[in-house]
Amino acid sequence: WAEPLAEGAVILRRRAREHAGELMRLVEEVSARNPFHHRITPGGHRMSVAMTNCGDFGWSTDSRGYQYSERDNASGLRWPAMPDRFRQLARECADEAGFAQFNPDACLINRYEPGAKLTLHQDKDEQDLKQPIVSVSLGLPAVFQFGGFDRGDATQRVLLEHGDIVVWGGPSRLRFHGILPLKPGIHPLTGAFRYNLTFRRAFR
Ligand code: MD5
Ligand code: FE
Repeated sequence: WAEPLAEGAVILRRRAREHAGELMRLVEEVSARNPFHHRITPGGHRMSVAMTNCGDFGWSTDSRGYQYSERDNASGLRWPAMPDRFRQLARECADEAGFAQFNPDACLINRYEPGAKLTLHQDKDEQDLKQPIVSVSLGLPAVFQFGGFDRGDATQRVLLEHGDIVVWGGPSRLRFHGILPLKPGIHPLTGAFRYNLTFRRAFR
């Protein structure tokens, strides 16, 4: 069922559940070609979240900053292609939330282990901020922090569970957000991890 979270943000609870097995198989295929990697931030910190990407562009961070690029700067190789099933699901969900013709060119895949977190940030490295971001949560649940337009604004906590999809568009596209440290657990499909796929349009 679709639940509005804020203007432009819609949670499609459990929407990916029936596809979860297939999505995880595709995540394994992508990560066999481009392994999950704890990137180093420009400030020199190792991220607790491990990442890989698929699609024409991938998001990564290194000493030069945060950026989308056609190649993984760690390996020098192009990112694996975005599976059709990924693109199709992202487009369907964007449609359901009222964003027609979403055509992602990047899919960032985050893998959370116990204790892994994402501190409050905004996603604004994409060229056209009118395009939504579609995020798919798989495996262990996590507490999502949904803030305002300034870092210091109050945050709401939202539990994101296995199969939940959120479409972040309109004014909610630029809210500060983060993930609290993952609690340890075992999920039947993903084991000790939480995965999050974010579909993005990096370039016009
Ligand atoms: C996650 N990932 O659960 C989240 C889901 C990231 C990231 O934040 O940058 O990899 S995406 C949540 C999101 C995206 C765009 C806008 C907003 C939230 N928002 O305005 O709250 O791993
Ligand atoms: Fe984000």
